[in-house]
Amino acid sequence: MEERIESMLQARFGRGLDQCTRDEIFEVLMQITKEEMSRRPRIAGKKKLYYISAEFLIGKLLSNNLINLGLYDEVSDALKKHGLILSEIEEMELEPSLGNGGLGRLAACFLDSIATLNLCGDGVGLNYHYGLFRQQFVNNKQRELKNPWIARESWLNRQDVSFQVPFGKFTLQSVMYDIDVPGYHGGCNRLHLFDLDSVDDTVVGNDSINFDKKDIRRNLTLFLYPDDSDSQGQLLRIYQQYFMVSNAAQLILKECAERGVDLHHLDEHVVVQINDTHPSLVIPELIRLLQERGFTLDEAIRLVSRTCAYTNHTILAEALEKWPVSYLEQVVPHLLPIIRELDARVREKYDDESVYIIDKDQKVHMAHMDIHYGFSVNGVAALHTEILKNSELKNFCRIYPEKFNNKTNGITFRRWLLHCNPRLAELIRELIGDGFERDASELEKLLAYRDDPRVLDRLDEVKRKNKKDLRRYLYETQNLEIDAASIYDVQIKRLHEYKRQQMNALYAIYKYKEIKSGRKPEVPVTMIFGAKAAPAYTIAKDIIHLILCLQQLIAQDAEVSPWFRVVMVENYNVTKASHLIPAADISEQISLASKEASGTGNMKFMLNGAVTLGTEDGANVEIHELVGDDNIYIFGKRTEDVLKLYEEKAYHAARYYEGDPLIRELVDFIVSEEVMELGDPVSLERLHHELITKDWFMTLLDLEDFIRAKEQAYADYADRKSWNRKALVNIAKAGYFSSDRTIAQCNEDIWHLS
Ligand code: 26V
Repeated sequence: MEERIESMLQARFGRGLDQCTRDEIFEVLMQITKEEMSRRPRIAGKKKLYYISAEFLIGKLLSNNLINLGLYDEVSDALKKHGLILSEIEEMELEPSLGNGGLGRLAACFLDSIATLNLCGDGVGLNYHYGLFRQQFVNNKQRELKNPWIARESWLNRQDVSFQVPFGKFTLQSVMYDIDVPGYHGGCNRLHLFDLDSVDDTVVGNDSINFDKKDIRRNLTLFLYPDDSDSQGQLLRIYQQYFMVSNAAQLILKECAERGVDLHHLDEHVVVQINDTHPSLVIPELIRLLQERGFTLDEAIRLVSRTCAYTNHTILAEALEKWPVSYLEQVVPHLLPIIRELDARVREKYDDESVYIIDKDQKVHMAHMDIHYGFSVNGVAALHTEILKNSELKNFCRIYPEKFNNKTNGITFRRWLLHCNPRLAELIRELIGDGFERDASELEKLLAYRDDPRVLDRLDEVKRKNKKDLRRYLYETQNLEIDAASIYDVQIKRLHEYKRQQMNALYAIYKYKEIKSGRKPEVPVTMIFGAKAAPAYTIAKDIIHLILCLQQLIAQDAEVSPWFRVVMVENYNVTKASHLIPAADISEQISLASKEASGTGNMKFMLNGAVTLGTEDGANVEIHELVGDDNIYIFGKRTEDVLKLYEEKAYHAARYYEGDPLIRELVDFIVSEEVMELGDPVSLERLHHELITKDWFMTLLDLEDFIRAKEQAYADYADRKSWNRKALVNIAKAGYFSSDRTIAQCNEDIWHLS
């Protein structure tokens, strides 16, 4: 390997490992990895899965690909001989941030597991030139910058595949790029990302993320849509979605032709997984293309309905896509007659407005189309699926009980253990062998060591080293100073009111005041936040502003800062997550019960030996069941209570604020002199006002119980042995959350590939 790297460096740059820059070495390692992937067998099968998704949050690929190819150690050793560290070379890679959060990262984990299980399945999406914006903090506020990831050399392989995509007013010609997806010690699948040659990166200014949203030819794949609440750009979003699915549908039919598939049996050779509603237009598009090939409408509908399956990722009403008919008329007029026909057939059969595709306001409900004209509807955690069946989608579940199923999310252990936490992986191998790398349920063997003080100490040592690494990383990247001997209490995820970062910030205020009054914690505490807020989501940005103001206030306070720190990591992304998670002691999963469909960060923390502090929401419920009451901190109101409060409109934030002096004191601190001096009064007052007048996600409802639970966790941490036992049980029980398990279940119940 050393020779191979040397000779490639020489050929390319005329210098060897000792003289080349890290960038140059990275470029060559990427090239070698690409060559290796192209030599691996392509996974094949009678039936093929097309996983269509607007987001694939793949993150940096070099190390992960090397791990999956079984070349990591070889490359790492070759570099070591020259004093080079592979993880430092990987720092040079630009992160492809082609997703907003959980949904996109899930798609990336799934691709890894599909290939690892040797299932024939490709991803299909868009080649955004700029990933999710890069976040910068200026004056304690978020600033958004464009985030390019495609360098001169990248993981993309341009293909000789191109389709005509017809829009209302023009037709565009696509081009397909592929990224190889190697399975763990196995063959390769692909991620197909479609693009346009006419897209023009220069329409975006240097320091901004603004551009002319109407110039479709030049901007179609420029940006990943920063989902939440950006109401502008909806038309562009529809252009993107149709471009994605028309290409996907044409690719499917092209590959069917190449494989000699008789399209009358399409459903025996192809399955399409629709990842949330962004790809839903694939249904009418496939019907249209089949009609073009001579199928009757009835036949086309029947075939497509047996081919498409839909995954729901949220019950937040504002996130369920409904497109005005007039928008679709503009962008895809040729699909409207089909959509109207699909709706007419529903209306004929069911006398229930709530299941219509086109509602009385002339809006097209994408999820409704998926449910009627797909054969499977799945939720992403047990509780989430129950809520879909019994409340959000209950009228659909009555019609099609057999379509509904649960597939609890999972994460790939290759990235979220082997790559991000090599120390822990090594310790586990030493204790139980390497079988867990193929069969994650083997982690349970660790339970045999739950009372072994030597093993618990080793686990503690791994965590301590990881915490030191993180300390150094935060210092080097952001000039933040944290205490490596403190508790690392971490909340990292998209900034959203329902995830309640504001509740965690109110706890920070509580702790600050406690220490000010002389009540110091037994062990110092570092609260770590990481989150991006959608550019147009004002309250989310106000919450970031509050956290940054608190960070500054506490850092400047000599009385408090030795005991307590709040830090917010800038530009939280997959790379940052893989530095943060292995070092965490406490995993914050504090969403309002019923609102977090699953969560996947919760699984990553658990696998890395952090203990969850959370509500009975999403997959936390399943984590709780697996680890038992002693190894998790659960607090807050349960789903039934919350749903009832919404139904009866019985939650009034003002009552909590006015009726409880502690809550009032904490909330009012947001607009205290100390904080206002550091921040923007308009933003802080808006947040304060929002909390006491609306508080749509019931922060104040659970605040006191949250404080209780967190205090308990901090106090328990002081007993190191019992804490390390909790960590060990969490790791041992994490096997269930391998995405290999999720994918095996998807295949068994939905896809039926080979
Ligand atoms: C989308 C939007 C769009 C408009 C306004 C507000 C809003 C809020 C949330 C979303 C989420 C879109 C779907 C999504 O990312 N869901 C996440 O999917 C993960 C993988 O299944 C799951 O673990 C998370 O709980 C779920 O939030």
